[in-house]
Amino acid sequence: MKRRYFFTLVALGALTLAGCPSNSGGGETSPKSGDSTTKPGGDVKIGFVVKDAAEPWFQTEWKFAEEASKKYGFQLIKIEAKDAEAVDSAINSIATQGAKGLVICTPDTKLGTTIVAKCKEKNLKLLTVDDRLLGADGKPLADVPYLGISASDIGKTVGQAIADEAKKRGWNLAEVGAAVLTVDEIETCKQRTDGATESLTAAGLPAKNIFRTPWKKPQQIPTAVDAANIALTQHPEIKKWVAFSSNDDGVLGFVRATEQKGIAPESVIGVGINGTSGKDDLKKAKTGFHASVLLSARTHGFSTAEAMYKWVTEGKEPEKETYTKGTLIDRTNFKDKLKEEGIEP
Ligand code: FCA
Repeated sequence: MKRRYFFTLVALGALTLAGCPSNSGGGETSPKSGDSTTKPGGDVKIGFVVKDAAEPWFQTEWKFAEEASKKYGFQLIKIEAKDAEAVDSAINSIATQGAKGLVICTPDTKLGTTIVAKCKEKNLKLLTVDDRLLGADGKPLADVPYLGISASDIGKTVGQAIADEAKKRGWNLAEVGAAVLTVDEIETCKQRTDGATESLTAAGLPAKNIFRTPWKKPQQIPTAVDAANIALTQHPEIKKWVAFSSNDDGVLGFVRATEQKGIAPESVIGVGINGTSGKDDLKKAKTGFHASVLLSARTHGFSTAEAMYKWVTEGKEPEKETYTKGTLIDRTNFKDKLKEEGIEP
């Protein structure tokens, strides 16, 4: 099974890929809040809360969670929560509807203890995905099961891909500027940009050429364009740019900002993470968006929902920590890889 080889889970445990269907099926995912999927006879209900339903990553994650709900016959309650208040009302709503478990990608990792207490109060089992909850001391809440990406390694892959492409273009790294759109308040995001910085500096990019600029909320493409413009305006001396961030959207923001300034795509190497937003640029013949690390939305959506279902119905507790891998996609291989992951037909 190719997919398995591709996205090997570091810790398998309850979150095994073995039960995954071989294609995406369904396809009627709606990103709307409060949506639910039902199957006659299924009386188990599971909530799946994400921080941004407009982001293709979370739409894809939901799509795969729906596949799990169809396979097992439970009801999936999908709610977007962009802030603390929305998380609170989402948990109330999920509990009132009779759900027994919650899978969440929180809008704010500092809500950790609040979310844990609220789920306890509402008798909801809790599994976190993508962004790990932090305790009052700023450390991850190790008791709450978490499935996330191998962030540092994936970041290193990003940095290496940039270095390889720069070499291919014959660039002198001493003249290259690196724009890093940072989201340091989220552990997994910081690990990604730190990993990319590490491999890029190891490849020879001078540390003084790395320009970090915070990507402010909401972390969508328009705010990434704003962050990118700060780096571009402050460094008119740079003629060749590379860019990385916590995900595709940050890099796409940088690429759009360079286009608006009339900087040629030949002078830009952006490498993202997720694949779910970046794929649209890869379909275009030429943009500054060079590549992305495709993550396994199937594992993050299907396997988390499946693990919660088994926890609720069989008492089988998920692994405390599971880290997924990704694979580099560019214009030469993205179609096949998206197909293998069930993201595109
Ligand atoms: C974070 C990012 C998302 C996605 C996910 C795996 O939540 O914001 O874009 O990369 O991790």
